[in-house]
Amino acid sequence: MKTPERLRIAVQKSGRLNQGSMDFLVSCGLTFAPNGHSLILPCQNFDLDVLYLRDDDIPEYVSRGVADFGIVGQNVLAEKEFEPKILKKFDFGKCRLMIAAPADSVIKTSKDLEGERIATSYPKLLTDYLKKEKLEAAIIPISGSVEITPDLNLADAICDIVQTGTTLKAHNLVPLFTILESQAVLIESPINKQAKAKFLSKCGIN
Ligand code: PRT
Ligand code: ZN
Repeated sequence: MKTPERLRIAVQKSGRLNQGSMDFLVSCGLTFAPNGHSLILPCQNFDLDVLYLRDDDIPEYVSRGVADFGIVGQNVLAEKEFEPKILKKFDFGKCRLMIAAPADSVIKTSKDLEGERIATSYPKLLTDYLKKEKLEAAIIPISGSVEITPDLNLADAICDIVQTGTTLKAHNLVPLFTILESQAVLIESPINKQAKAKFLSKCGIN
């Protein structure tokens, strides 16, 4: 007998999207047994494995068809220049990629960024923005804690994810404008598999 095709869905291992992603799968009627620290979580009642990954790695797995589906933020997709089929937009993971500057800075509008240093974990999206606005600025690539860079005189402004604005406020930074609006989305790999339709119907997606 032919073994049924087993599907894979890439989900953030830990972090802001993990709980919402798992809640969605459980809401589809899928059940999972605790699997210790394993990075592969088999579904008990459907031919599906959850792959627990860093959110930044999810586009790579889905674009190559190693994972058939993934749940990831649109900010990560845009930075990685991956434009997969989006099957569903979720209510969680909502945030904005914004430019912010110290409250006492001369930087108040987009054109004030000319010649300044901007720290970001989103160099591709910032480059696109500066190009579109015909601005020349130095991009300082930083992988985390971007908010501390103006205080340490590593940057004059930052381009970072903002949700409530609390972190900006704590660092005396003022949000100036939005570059990208984002939320968590369910994405599909470009590789066709018959079993995909069964999963989508189980999750109420046509
Ligand atoms: O380990 P891994 O690489 O998987 O996780 P990560 O640390 O890269 O990501 P994580 O868990 O912080 O965020 C995962 C995704 O959640 C992001 O890619 C966004 O799509 C989404 N998201 C929603 C956010 C936020 N809200 C958010 N507030 N991602 C990050 N933040 C950070 C932001 O960088 C800043 O440091 O939270 C701080 C600002 O929050 P506020 O509420 O103070 O404004
Ligand atoms: Zn990440």
